[in-house]
Amino acid sequence: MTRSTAQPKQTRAKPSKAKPQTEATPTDAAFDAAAAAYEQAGDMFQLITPDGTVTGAGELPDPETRLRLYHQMRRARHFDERGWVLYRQGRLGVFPPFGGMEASQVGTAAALSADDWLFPTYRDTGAALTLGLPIARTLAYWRTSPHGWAMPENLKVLPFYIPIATQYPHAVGAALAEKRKGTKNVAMAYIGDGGSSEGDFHEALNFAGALEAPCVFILQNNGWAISVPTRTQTKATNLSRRAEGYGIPGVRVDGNDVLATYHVTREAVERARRGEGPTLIETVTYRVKPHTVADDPSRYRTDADNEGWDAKDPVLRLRTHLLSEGIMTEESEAALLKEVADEFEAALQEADAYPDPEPAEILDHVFAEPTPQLRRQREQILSEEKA
Ligand SMILES: Cc1ncc(C[n+]2csc(CCOP(=O)(O)OP(=O)(O)O)c2C)c(N)n1
Ligand SMILES: [Mg+2]
Repeated sequence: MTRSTAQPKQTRAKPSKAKPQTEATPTDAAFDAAAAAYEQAGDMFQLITPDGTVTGAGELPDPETRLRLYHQMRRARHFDERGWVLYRQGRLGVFPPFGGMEASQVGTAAALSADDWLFPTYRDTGAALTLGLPIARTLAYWRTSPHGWAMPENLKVLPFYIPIATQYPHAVGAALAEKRKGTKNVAMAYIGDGGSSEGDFHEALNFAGALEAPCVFILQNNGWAISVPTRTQTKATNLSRRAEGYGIPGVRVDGNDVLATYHVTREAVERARRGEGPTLIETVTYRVKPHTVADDPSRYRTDADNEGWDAKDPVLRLRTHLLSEGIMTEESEAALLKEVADEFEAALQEADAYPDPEPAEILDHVFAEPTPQLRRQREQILSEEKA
């Protein structure tokens, strides 16, 4: 964190040496490694430690909100897990998994309102679902079906960005448009650690800072850019400090603590709504899963690299907290999990019922009004089909 005004108190919560009360029981060595990783990570805002202990670094959201965040994280995790299965069954084209990063995505997106903008990368299915992107449309997108290309009219969620970093300047543009219109709406854009080495990232931060754009920049540092670890692709060890170079606040948060990500993002969103400009939030997390369903991480990383991250699982961490606080019981959780699974299966049926796309549909949704070139290409495809 680079500015002290209107920021959460900076705290580094040391993980307790006690074994965490989570489903994943790590060995003592693994837990020591996790503790060491925290030490190396430096100052990070955290509200609950991996074993569910409340740090007291800031106020917790009310119990209803904590439960809502758990529900959203379970929805996201369920999508991620079913996504793998559907891919293996040949029912999903490609899919970049995000399991283990739910707190980073859900806690940040949950701080937005329906009138705000969301600019997600391919990794951010969990964030888009949280703001309200329908599951059926999202499945269609990862089936590369046109039914997933056009976003619902009532949502300002952009299609998942595949080119790295381009979404950052676009988000600044959307934020400035809202500012000109005199609304209080903000634009939130996601990027990875790798993306933050791209020029677009830096141009966007400078542009947003200089023009006080109501933007919230989420930088998910998950340790890897495909096969390249963060420590190799930059000498910077605290990516939130990049904000300093552009004169804007930078916040570093435990990206596996959903209460913390929600807390700092809400502050950033409120600051943007008040007309006080952009914030950069680095969520420190880990890509537990492969880069995409087509990737084999055993080619470039070892078990030692991954050690300790299971013990920091964001979903199990909040679960431990909710159960110990009596906000959720095992029975109420079972009902919640059933609701999540039923919702997904109904959405899958809806997506399965979408008609197969016609070849010419590849040109749809490119522009609001097709250009002369697109019209010509459409005619060409249609005439080739007839031939
Ligand atoms: C402009 C551009 N350059 C290169 C690529 C190829 N590419 C796809 S993902 C990726 C790594 C991105 O890593 P990071 O930003 O850390 O995001 P993560 O995948 O970890 O979520 C690269 C280089 C691309 N999609 N776009
Ligand atoms: Mg990354």
